[in-house]
Amino acid sequence: MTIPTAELHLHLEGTLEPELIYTLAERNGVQLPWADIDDLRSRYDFTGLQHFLDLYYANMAVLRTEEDFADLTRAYLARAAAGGVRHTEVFLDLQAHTARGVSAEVVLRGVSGALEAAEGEHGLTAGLIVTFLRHLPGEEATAALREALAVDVPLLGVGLCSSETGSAAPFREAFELAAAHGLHRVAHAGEEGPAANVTEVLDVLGVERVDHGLRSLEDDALVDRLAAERVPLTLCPLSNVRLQVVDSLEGYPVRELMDRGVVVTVNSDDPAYFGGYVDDNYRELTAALGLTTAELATLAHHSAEAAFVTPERRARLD
Ligand code: ES4
Ligand code: ZN
Repeated sequence: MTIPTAELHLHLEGTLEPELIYTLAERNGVQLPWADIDDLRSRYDFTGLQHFLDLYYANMAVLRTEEDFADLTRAYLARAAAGGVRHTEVFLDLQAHTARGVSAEVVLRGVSGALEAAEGEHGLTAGLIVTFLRHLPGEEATAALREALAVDVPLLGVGLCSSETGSAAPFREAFELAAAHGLHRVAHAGEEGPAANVTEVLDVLGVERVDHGLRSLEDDALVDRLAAERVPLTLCPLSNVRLQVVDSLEGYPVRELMDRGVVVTVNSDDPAYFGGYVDDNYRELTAALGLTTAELATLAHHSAEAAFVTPERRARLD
C-alpha cells in the first residue's frame, strides 16, 4: 500500500539499517561489538524507549564522514519515495555526532546535500529539523543550535527527543532562539511520559506539533485543546508497539483521536529499528483496524495540513 503522504516524524539515524551499519563500519575501520549482522539483529527486541536508545546511539559510531551522512540520507529518501512519501521533514540528532568528534559542518553538509537533491531524483521535497537531546543539559541544546546556525545549510526547525524524563523547561532558551531565527518548533512528548508533558511543551516551548502525544488521551481537556487549536500529533504506530507503549495495533486509538477532531498523522519514527517504513505503518494499521479509504484519505490530508510548507506546496500535496 502506498498512500501519498508527508512524513513528519522520522529520525534520520533511525533509518540506519544493519546492512549499512556493516558497510560503514568496514569503510571506516570501526570495530563493532557484535559477532555478525545476525547477532546485531537479535538485539532489536526492545523492552522500552531507553533500551532502544542505547542501541540507536551505539550504532551511530559508524557514521564518520560527510559521505556517510549523505549515503544514509540517500538510502532513506529512495525507500521513502518508493513508499509514497512526497514530502519529508527529517529529524537529525546533531549533538549525538558532535559529542563523538564529528563536526556539525560534516554532518549538516552530508545530510543537507542529499535532501536538496531529492526533489530532482525522486520528486520528493525535504526539510531538516535539528533535534535536541532531552537527556543532556538545556545549555548544550542552545550551543548545538548556535553551531548549526553557523553552517550554511537551510534549517526548517528544531525538535526535542530522547528519554522523556525531567522537565522540558531547560530547553526554553534553545526554543526561543529557534523562534527568533524563524525556525519551526516540535517536541516529543506523551510517548512514555504523561499527558502533562504534552501540555508543558505547548506552553513552555511553544511547539507547533507534538511528536507522539499518544498519552494526551489521558487528559480529556488536553485532547479538546489539541483539536480546537489544530495542533497535530505525529503518531508512530509500529514504534509504539515495538517500544511497548501500546500492547498491539488492534487497540491503537487513531480512530478515536480522529473522531475527536485531532489532526493525527501516521509516521515511521525509526523504521530500521521498528520493522517498517511509513507505508508499512499505514498498511499494518489498516489491517489491524479496518481503516476505510476515507479514513486513510483523512490521515494523508492531515499530513499535508501539518507539514511546514508553503500554501502552494501544501495544495500540491493535498
Ligand atoms: C526516538 Cl522513538 C524515540 N523516542 C524519543 N526519542 C527518539 N530518538 C529517536 N527515536
Ligand atoms: Zn521519534
